[in-house]
Amino acid sequence: MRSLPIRALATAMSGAAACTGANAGAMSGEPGLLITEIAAAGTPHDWVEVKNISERWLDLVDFVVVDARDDLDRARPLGAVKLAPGERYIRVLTDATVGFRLAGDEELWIYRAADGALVDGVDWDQGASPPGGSYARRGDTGMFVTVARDTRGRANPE
Ligand SMILES: [Ca+2]
Ligand SMILES: [Ca+2]
Repeated sequence: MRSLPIRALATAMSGAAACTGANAGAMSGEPGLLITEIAAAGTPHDWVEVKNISERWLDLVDFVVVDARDDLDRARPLGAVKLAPGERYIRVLTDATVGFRLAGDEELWIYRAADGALVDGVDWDQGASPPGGSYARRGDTGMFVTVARDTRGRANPE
């Protein structure tokens, strides 16, 4: 009976051992990236705000974004910039940039490109992200709530 946990541990370790080389940093520990705010009725374009909540630099080419959960075939690169710890990035979402826009009742998901691990996601209802406003995490890391005025590129209200 004791062999079961040992085997499970060995499997986990072999999985970790696969994460070497250039992607070792990106694959170790938590992804460290959060969706902090979305504007599904953005002007002139919809957008998503993400934030590096880790204590290391993150390269956004290591992440992909899509508007349907687990539809990794359609996922597109999140960006081509590096974010310092605590830094934010606005990704404009258009047919040209990512192949989709945000609808009034929709969802948005970010995955790690290297292994398809889910990084963060948000699903909202009609009216949750009104024109001029957004759907934003309280204080950047809390629950998503509807706000009447967006804080694009700035800290979210508590
Ligand atoms: Ca929805
Ligand atoms: Ca914000």
